[in-house]
Amino acid sequence: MREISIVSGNRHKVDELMPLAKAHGIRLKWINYSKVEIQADGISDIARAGGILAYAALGVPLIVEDTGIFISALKGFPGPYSAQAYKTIGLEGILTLLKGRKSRKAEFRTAICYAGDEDTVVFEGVVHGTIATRIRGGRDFGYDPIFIPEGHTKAYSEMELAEKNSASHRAAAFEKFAEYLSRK
Ligand code: ITT
Repeated sequence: MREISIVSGNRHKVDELMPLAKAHGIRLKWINYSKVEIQADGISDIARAGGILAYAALGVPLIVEDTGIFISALKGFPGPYSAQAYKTIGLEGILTLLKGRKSRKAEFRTAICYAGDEDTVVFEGVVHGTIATRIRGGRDFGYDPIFIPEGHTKAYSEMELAEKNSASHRAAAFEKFAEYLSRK
């Protein structure tokens, strides 16, 4: 089994990535450390910089990932600032910003950066959906209690982890990464 490290300070991400990796015959080793996060408009650039810096420090093949939720009525906010917005205005703050707005469209994007001996590559996954009108129950991970993926009535938080993983932004990015790795 191939061993790749995941550098992240977010346990929920790792909980989702572990079964995805296992299904592709990859053993993920968690290095519980927050990647250096540069300020940039694109999550791919943030992930790439984080991957390069983590690889320079650790010297083992690894992935880092950056995720953001992009809300149409807010012109893409919080996007690359999702972690900061979550810590400051929180889910209630996002719902307040959307009060009276016609569109509740949003998308989740994940960029996974793989940094290894020869190359540094980034893979993106996107899921479209809407922002709920209230905070839903269930698993409490970041924006999951307010994000309803397209074609569903449940928020991500109300789904079992396996159901979220069957069609999530993170899973989509990971599929591309696993496909790349299988060709190496
Ligand atoms: P790292 O150490 O991996 O960087 P982080 O929590 O800082 O962890 P991000 O910057 O990628 O990760 O995350 C941006 C925000 O979005 C943060 O508040 C996360 O909790 C949240 N988030 C990330 N993925 C999510 C998902 O699948 N569902 C809900 N919220 C998510």
